[in-house]
Amino acid sequence: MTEVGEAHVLVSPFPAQGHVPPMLKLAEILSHAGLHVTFVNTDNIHRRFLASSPALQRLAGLPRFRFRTIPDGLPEDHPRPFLQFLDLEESLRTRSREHYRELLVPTGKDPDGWPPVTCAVADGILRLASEVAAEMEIPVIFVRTSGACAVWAYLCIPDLIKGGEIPFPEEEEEKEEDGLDETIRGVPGMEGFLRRRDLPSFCRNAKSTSDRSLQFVTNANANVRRGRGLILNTFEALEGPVLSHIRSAIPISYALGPLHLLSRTFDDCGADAPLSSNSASLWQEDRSCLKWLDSQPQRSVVYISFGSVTMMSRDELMEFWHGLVDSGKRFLWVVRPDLAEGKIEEAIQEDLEKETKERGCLVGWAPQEEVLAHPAVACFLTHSGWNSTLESVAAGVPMICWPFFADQPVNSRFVGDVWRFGVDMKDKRGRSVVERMVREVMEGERAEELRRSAGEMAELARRSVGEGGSSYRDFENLVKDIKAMSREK
Ligand code: U2F
Repeated sequence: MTEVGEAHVLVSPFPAQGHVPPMLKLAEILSHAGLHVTFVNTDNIHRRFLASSPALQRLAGLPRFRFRTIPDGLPEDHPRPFLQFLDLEESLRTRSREHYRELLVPTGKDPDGWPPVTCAVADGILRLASEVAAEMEIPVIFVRTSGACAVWAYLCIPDLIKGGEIPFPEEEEEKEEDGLDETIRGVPGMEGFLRRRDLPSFCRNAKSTSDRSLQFVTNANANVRRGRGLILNTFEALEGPVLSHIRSAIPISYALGPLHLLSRTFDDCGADAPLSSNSASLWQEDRSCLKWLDSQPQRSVVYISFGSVTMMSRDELMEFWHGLVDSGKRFLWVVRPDLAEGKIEEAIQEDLEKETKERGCLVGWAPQEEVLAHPAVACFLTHSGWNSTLESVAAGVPMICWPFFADQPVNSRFVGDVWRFGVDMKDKRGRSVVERMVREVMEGERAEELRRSAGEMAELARRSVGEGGSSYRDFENLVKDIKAMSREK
């Protein structure tokens, strides 16, 4: 039996790799803190995660934790490419409303005897959740899975539009590239630092204010101002100044990151639990690369992964490949089956094949947290998605950033020029650039400096999630606030 006023949280991520795992970690620790937690996945994503993730099976066994699924409204055989996330979001919002409402405020008795939902913890880009919760008068705390630096830039988009800074003024074609180095005035705290090319890609790509993606991110981020609070996967020592700006707009903002470390603080198995039990992936991990890493010298390997949604042209893929081989370093490369058009085997040229066999290892999907923690890994060539950034931070591994879209250009600018534990390769192309960046991060004094900064930030991340650390304290406040909501009429 449950007591009147007990807290029950409905946690709803946007259905994608970059969003579900961090929100699962959050959901898990909320349940460890004594709250009832219902985690909502779409049928499609739940099936895929269940098939490949030990974490999901483990979580399903926790008391006060359960999964519920809803349809996403798309046909079974739809490929659901993330780059068309607006269609998926729209489908959820229009076709899955009734299903979501039934989870939020059920018409019948709860089958497990759980209390009614007292708070929705919803992904900030999932309008389905925010609209239905508003309709049913359930308080919402939003989660953004991007870093504070990008979230702050997003929150400032209306001011950037008002100030005439976006869309970017039309330039003649040959001047377009120079124009991207113009600095931005309308993001407080980043004036004179952030350049047009560093803004989220939606700003750069928009030719007019009616651009569909620009409108979507503007509205979604305006929406998070209307919640009871905002949860961010970051920590004070990393993004304190930006967090202060966000708190001037959204006073109740909790910085709980890195969530994959915080979850280990609260996990029954503790911080020493094997990383493998924690992973949640849409693809089956190929663990053979860990064996390969075991046979490599310490700090000798470049780990390359462009996350779960980035796609590149065949030419870009070949330039990266040549650059890696020309650098003469060992490398472990995640080549997702859908990373580039066509079959990867068809792209292999003879010279590359020989050198790759000698020094390289290619996998379709790696156990990334374990790879980054491996002593053989020297640096991470990444698209600078926020989860990858935090995982690199936690492991103390310097980064080479090749940002692709969304928040990644902002993240990479901060990695290269604020936190200084990596280099920003943004908008540079070609094998010689890849080779130069790899050498810069792996050889000589500069490499030492980057490694030192990365190690220091890793230590700060560890402290932030330990008892008394900033993320730990913010988490305690979040739980207190959610419990207080359950006592509201
Ligand atoms: C979107 O990001 P992505 O999913 O493309 O990238 P990340 O945020 O870096 O998350 C990738 C996750 O997939 C894991 C890795 C990360 O947790 O450990 N992974 C893995 O387990 N094995 C692999 O071989 C490769 C990756 C978006 F594109 C970004 O711009 C956003 O920052 C992000 C969060 O909102 O979502």
